[in-house]
Amino acid sequence: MTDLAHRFKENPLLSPADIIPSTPGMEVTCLLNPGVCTFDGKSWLLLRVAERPVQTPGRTSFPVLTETGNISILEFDNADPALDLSDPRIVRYAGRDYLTTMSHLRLVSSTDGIHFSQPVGTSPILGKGSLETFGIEDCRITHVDSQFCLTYTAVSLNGVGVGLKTTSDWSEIHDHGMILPPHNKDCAIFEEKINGLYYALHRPSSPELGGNYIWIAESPDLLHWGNHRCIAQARPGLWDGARVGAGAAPIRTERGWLEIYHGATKQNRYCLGAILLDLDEPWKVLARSATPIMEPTEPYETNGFFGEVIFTNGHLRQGDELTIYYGASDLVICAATFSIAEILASLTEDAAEPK
Ligand code: MAN
Repeated sequence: MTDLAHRFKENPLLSPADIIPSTPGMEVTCLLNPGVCTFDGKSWLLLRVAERPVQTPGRTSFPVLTETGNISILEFDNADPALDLSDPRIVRYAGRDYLTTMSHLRLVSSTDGIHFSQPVGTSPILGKGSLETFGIEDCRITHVDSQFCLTYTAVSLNGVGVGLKTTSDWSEIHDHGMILPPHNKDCAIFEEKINGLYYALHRPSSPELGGNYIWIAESPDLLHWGNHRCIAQARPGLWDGARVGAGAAPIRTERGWLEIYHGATKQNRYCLGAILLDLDEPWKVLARSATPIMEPTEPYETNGFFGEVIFTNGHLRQGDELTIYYGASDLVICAATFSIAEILASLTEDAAEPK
């Protein structure tokens, strides 16, 4: 057991009951995977709020957005043989997949990093248009060039891709559409340019050859991404054997860019690990976690909407102290601190680069 996390004793910091639904008739089912930043002297979380209609016994209903932004509700009888509810996250009906909940993003702020509430005047950030009809999820926030870049998962029947929004004041938010098409998610932009280019980690999925691996791309303008390279594969048989995906923006250290990532097994157990990337040539992996730096152990991490999940896409850094905020069991928001030096010391250099 190599868990390096110091969990907040106040965990969980936020639960669904703490957040008011975006629309009457809906319930907040889960809070997940917040983006994190500091702004105006406070800590901010951009929560993923997953909602569905208050459920009627014997039936399953869930919302989808129409292309014009209205919510429409789909409803099925649980006895219908074409309905498959075996994964709590997915409604499978007659061979088509829908999500049991629809997610939007919600800002909450705090002066102590522990107690968060929704400031008056902030509105939910909802999905828009034909590529976000099943909602928007798991937003990374990168502060670069005096603006916040929001990279998030855009979900619709067209597939799962990465959308970009930018803002400098959180009141005017600009949409830039989908920057990485399906299937892609877990996109984290670096906080500085390297040799004149922007860099981002991202996670395309290749269902036949290849898999769910972390890639790096470069861009002259944050909108057009190219020179894609695979930097970290899943490692069959290990804790990150089925899928890996980047967390928030890589952290600059003297030894390299430190990236906290999630890895999951085939059984969907999600743990955190780290990879270290070369400062000047960030597509070069210098070291990687052989074992997780954090794994689901607390009751709020092992049991929830979808148990055995620790998922992070946001952190704050102060010197050697890294505070990660994370979604636990796809239900509640928690936090833990790490020593960056301890994470670096735990990495092993024999982590192979993709061949
Ligand atoms: C996927 C994403 C995450 C979620 C995990 C675990 O990676 O949908 O948002 O937390 O699965 O369910």
